[in-house]
Amino acid sequence: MAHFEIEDAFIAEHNAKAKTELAQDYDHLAVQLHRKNVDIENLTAKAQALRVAIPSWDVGTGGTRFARFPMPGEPRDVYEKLQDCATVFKLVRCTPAVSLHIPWDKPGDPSALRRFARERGLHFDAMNSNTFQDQPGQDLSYKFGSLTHPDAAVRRQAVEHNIDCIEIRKVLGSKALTVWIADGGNFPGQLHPRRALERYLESMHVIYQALPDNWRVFLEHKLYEPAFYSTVINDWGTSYYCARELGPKALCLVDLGHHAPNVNIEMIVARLIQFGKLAGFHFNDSKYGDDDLDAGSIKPFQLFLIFNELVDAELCGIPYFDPAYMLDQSHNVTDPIESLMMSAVELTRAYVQAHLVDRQALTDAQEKCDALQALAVLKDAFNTDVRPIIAMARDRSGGAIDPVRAYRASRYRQRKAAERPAEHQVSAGIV
Ligand code: RM4
Ligand code: MN
Ligand code: MN
Repeated sequence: MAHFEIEDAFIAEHNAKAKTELAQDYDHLAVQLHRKNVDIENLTAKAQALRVAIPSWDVGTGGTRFARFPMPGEPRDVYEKLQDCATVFKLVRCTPAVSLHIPWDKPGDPSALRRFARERGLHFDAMNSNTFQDQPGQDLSYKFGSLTHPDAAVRRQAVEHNIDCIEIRKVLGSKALTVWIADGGNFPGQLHPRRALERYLESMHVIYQALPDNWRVFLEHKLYEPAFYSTVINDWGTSYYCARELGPKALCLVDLGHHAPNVNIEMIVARLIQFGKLAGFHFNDSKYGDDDLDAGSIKPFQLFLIFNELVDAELCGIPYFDPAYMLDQSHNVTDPIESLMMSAVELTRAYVQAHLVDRQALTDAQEKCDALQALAVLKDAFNTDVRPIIAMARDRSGGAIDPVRAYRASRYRQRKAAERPAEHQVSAGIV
């Protein structure tokens, strides 16, 4: 059966209806920004340049530990996942990279998968290893840990899995491995904190040695869950220590949901930038824990403040500053394609607004200890409605002016529901 795809001509036709209004809004904003000596065209170029990777597991419906409510037309294998990623890319134009999770997406033929991706304008970003679940046919269990397990044989198996990921990655053509481990304890006394960390470092050293020279390994910390009392790589300090111990190819990845509520994440970002160890992000939003809600849906100001640090570093020309951006969300009640598009738009919004910050005025306020004025400078940027810039950026790049509307009008989901009858229960893909 032929696979339905949204055609460029369909997007163009859809855009035609919205072009006049967009031009009016854009011109109006241009005049307002000009008054502040800001050239709107620079911002539109920035919006066009931002890149965000989509994780393959995000295009399926997510679930909680209670239930999962699958959506019709869900992708059933890695090729169908790539089709959905390509659809997101086609409509928003800033998501050309896909991040795979192994073994969830282990390709039978990695070169064929790479070709399939390339035909759709996609490439592969950091690869995620998985030692937080047991896989069918696996010799030893990760129930009590993986890279830090007391049994050296389990640790070895987990190390080998990570090295396998590097090998697949070589064929798929990307240069980073992300390691998140679930190792930790549910009870006080269950594990020896120092010994567990020593074992982590010992295991990671072996993985590090297997990395080709121009590769990087991203260490992802997480406060808690699935372990509810203690976690081995629990915070950015531990992650930073390990990255330093391992060497220059090791960097720290910040997943926004992996912190205690109210933690000042932008400070963590600033520190990692200063120490030359920021790998990049898993963007999402949260209210209580690792909720994996859509980026910018709960705390849009926080997202802006994070981008404020990133743009500050970008403008200062900090050496080796090249963070990788990815979404890492669980879409339990929405169409994942719609959520991913909206989230990518939210990141662009925060990025453009951060570029709007009057850096000189901010520095002046800081140096004069004028706290109120410093906040006012940030708020002035944050309160600017930059939607016409982002819509214009999409239109100029061939994407949709209103991606969700165009997507719904295309009936993509309904067509996929017919093309992809659910054959078996698709796994949640999110722990
Ligand atoms: C974890 C973590 C990892 C992701 C898994 C699915 O909480 O965020 O990045 O690979 O979930
Ligand atoms: Mn993550
Ligand atoms: Mn997570």
